[in-house]
Amino acid sequence: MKKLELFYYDSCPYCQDVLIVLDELKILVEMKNILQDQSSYERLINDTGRRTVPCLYIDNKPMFESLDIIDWLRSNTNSLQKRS
Ligand SMILES: N[C@@H](CCC(=O)N[C@@H](CS)C(=O)NCC(=O)O)C(=O)O
Repeated sequence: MKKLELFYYDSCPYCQDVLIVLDELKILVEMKNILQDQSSYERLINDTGRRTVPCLYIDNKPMFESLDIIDWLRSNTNSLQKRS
């Protein structure tokens, strides 16, 4: 199973688009709110040189762009861990 982590914050509309799809598909993701969690903010900057959200880490590999993230989630949903 791939490990998914979503770097986001609530007031970001692109993040909300991703969150809607995560809810719809019931995919299990570790949530990293970069405005509430300084270590997640620093990890995103250190890994990518950017502070842009949403960013989905797939087994520690960052993917930017909400539309790319949504496409990837829809394409891979069958092999992803679901919320219980
Ligand atoms: N095209 C991007 C836009 C993402 C974007 O603009 N995110 C804003 C928050 S709503 C952001 O992180 N801005 C800060 C930055 O890019 O440094 C997407 O669809 O994911």
